[in-house]
Amino acid sequence: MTNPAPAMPRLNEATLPRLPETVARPAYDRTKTRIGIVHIGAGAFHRAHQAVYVDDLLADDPDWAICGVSLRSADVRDALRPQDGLYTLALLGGHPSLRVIGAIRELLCAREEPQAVLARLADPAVRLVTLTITEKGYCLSGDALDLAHPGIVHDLASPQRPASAIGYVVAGLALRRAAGIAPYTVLSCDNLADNGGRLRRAALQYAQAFDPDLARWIETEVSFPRSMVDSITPATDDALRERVAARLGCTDAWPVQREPYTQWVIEDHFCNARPAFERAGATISDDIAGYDRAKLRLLNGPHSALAYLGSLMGIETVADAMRQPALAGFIERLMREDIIPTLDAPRGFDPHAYVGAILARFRNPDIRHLLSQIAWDGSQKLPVRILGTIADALAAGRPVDRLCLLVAAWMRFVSRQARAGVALVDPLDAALREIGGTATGDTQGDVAAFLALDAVFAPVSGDARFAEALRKAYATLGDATPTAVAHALDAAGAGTEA
Ligand code: CS2
Repeated sequence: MTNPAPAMPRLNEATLPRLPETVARPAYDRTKTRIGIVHIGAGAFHRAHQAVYVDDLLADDPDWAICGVSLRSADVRDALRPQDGLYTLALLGGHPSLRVIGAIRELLCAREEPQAVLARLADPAVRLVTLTITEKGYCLSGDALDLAHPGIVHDLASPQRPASAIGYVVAGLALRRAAGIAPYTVLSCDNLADNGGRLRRAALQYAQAFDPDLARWIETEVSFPRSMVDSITPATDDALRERVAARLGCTDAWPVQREPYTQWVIEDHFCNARPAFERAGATISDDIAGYDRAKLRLLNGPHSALAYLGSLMGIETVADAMRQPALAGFIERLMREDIIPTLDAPRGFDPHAYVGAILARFRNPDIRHLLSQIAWDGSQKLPVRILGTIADALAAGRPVDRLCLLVAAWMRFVSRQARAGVALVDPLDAALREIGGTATGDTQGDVAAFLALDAVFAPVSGDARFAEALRKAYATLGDATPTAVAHALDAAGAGTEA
């Protein structure tokens, strides 16, 4: 009998000095850092993006280490606590470069350790709270807080024992106000237009509902800067875990991966000091609205188009979708002809060069970015990524046919999943399954059922031109087989501008 291979050690403080030279590691003494940031939503995107900027800063300024909080799941905490918060970032290229990130000094699961999270939020050394909670984490309906959202209903009944992100942000601020501690800045890092403004309005509305004095204090004392975040971050898979273990000689329960490209534009509006993020390559700006809109509309919108059209065509990844000439051609026209005219480009920003760069990123063959990952949460993503573009195009009297093809593809995708009994990752899952499962193929009835979803379509559903273009697009997709989609793409790509 052969002896089993000795178990590989785990990545942690003790194994860190023994990693191969080729693996970069923190350039500072972690024990000298102090927690100055609480991050809510310690998922892969945060760990591949903001935490890396902070990792670059800690050598110069040790006061900004991160406490990573997950609201519900204990998975990240349980994976990283035994690793002393260390994890590996793989920058994807032919031979990925690996770097161990040390910026996260503490991991908490709010559901299991609420008091520890509140104590951190009340700690005067914490001067910044950042969030990546995805679109649905903001509990919005349209532009306002959804006061009927179960998470918000729960938190309003017991604001000192919250469960939602907004509940925690406000509970922490209430503790600081009561103790005479200066507030923290609250920095949203999610893909939402005017993310800081939305979060501010939601926090004020929430606080107003149970403590108007607190709401007034937040209104005058607390900053909610906007930010634009960008880096393509495919979900972690076993292939990554294996590759990382082989290179490190240690196991890492939850490495993360992303493309080398990264961008972070942050509005310069902090109420209680801030890290020198610009030294780590972020852009600090007085006006980020232009960047914000360009990124959401030109990157995330087409990403969703690839996700729904590509999935209907039986394609698995973004790079594979971009290898289909009809789909790639459609996406490029969508970007250049339909989306760019709706942008208010920041000074010095060349939208066509930006489109070229995004298309190259989508084509990157070293990145296996699953369309199914991007397809999640369509009901939350479409309004911020595409319906605003449609509303602007309608207002300017421009055609919306290609834009509607993407919306129709989402509807067909939802129906296909519902009929196959596949659960949708979407907070409106139940309603979508009902609508999608009963769709008959009759354009009029099917489209009307989707358009009745006010949470998604309220801003545009009353526009007759939109409804007509959507019905046409839905009909063009026919039975949404790969052949039918290819025909629809050809038709849309060949169409000339009105
Ligand atoms: C993607 C984004 O999953 C998605 O919906 O569109 O996560 C996208 O990769 C990032 O915003 C890129 O910065």
